[in-house]
Amino acid sequence: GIDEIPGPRGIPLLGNVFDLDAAHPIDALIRMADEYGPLYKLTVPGGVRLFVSGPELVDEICDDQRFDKQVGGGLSNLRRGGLSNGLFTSSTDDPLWHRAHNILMPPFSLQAMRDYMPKMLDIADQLMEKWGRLNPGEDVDVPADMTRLTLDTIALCGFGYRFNSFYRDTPHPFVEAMVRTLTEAQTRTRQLKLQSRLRIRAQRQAEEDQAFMDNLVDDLIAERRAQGDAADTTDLLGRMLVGVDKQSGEGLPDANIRAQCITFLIAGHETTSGLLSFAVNYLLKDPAAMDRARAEADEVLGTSAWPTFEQVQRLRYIRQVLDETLRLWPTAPAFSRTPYEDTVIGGRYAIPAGTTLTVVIPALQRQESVWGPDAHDFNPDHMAAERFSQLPPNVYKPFGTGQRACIGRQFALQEAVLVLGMLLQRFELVDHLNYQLKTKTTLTVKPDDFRIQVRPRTDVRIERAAPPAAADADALT
Ligand code: FDE
Repeated sequence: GIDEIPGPRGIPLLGNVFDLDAAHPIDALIRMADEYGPLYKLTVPGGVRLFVSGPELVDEICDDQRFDKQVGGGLSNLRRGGLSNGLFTSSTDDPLWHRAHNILMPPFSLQAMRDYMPKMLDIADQLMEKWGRLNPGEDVDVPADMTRLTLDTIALCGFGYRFNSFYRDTPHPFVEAMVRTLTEAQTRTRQLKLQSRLRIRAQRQAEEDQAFMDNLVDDLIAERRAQGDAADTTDLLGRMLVGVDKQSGEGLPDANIRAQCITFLIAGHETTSGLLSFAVNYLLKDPAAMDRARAEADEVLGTSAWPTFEQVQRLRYIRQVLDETLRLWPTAPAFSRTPYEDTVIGGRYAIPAGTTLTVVIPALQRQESVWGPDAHDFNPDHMAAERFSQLPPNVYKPFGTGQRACIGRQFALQEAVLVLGMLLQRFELVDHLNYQLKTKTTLTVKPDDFRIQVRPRTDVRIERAAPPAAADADALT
């Protein structure tokens, strides 16, 4: 039973709250996996939680027949805050989850990615231009610029909205509201209910932030409606406004569309900017991989300023670099499951229905039994197709699992491959501070205080001759 499951001894009333390092919760969860093994338990406000990192156990709880996504912990706090019934935070038995899932699958398919290319290029080019215009000796704050990039990309591709983050020194007010919402949700996971309620000012701020985000999205919806027949129906917002779920024959109510929009902005930018930032760090620390990735960028992209969809597909090694980055640092570092009925896992642990089992993804993905003696090292060869295809199922889960897996996977990877390819094609990246990786966690993880310098390469001349207009999609694809 659960009693036999190991874990650190807690203190009366508060249980293990102090075992969860507030600043580095994921590092703490990984350390405890090293110490207590593939399955351990913590007592936190809200009850006992189990943490899983053993490949066999994870494989078992990824079974959609026996286990469902558990919307709990940080997620349920977000639900009260920013994400009320968006895909991410709704439970699988919510009919609106199914409806929205069915309506949103087509605009996230690989096929749809082709149509996003001109918009992705529009924003990627803004990053290239910014870095290209820096003076020698100026620092780049990598996570900050990657966040500008990914937020602007999902907003433009999703809703035709421009945050214009590259034209601002301080974040757009929407971003500030969003970051406070994420931070607040994180704070609440470590608090007892009563404590949360006492924090009246925080509560009021959370409501204001919520209202601000809602209003912005409501305006976007209203504008789109006002455009009538001329409105774009191919992007995410367009699909949600006109799309009908084949199963139920119904569309999405406005309140749900609003929640989905905010969900995409949050889910679509923090994770992807963390991915790009970690990847830059790993490449800087691995000159051989850097050379190989740059050689590929040169070979596939040549000197053209505007990569095509096909070219991005051909950046295989750069894709491996990103896949390997997500192995060591999956930027959404955990997901939770719960059994539909009382069950037994690992052949010996009786788990009551409703128990939260949280997969500690980095701990799962650094097992020597799976990846070999260099499991803890960055090595893009881990992700070579012929090697990867030999692995047991469910050992690599940076995008979650089953029917509740990440819907934005193709989108995020296309964006990240494109941007990393364009950066390598244009710049020499310089680790002038000899950065030592440390992470920062909000709901997602990213490198903390990561600065580099960039120098335009002198050995290539990018031809910017024919900038594609966003409307000129056909010419590009
Ligand atoms: C989802 C997701 C997930 C799962 C979670 C749980 O289970 O809880 C994960 C793990 C993820 N996701 C991850 C990631 C990473 C990256 C880079 C990303 N992701 C990206 C993105 C982008 C976008 C737009 C997105 N993403 C979105 C999303 C959504 C909506 C979701 C939910 C789905 C359902 O549930 O249905 C997710 N994503 Fe991600």
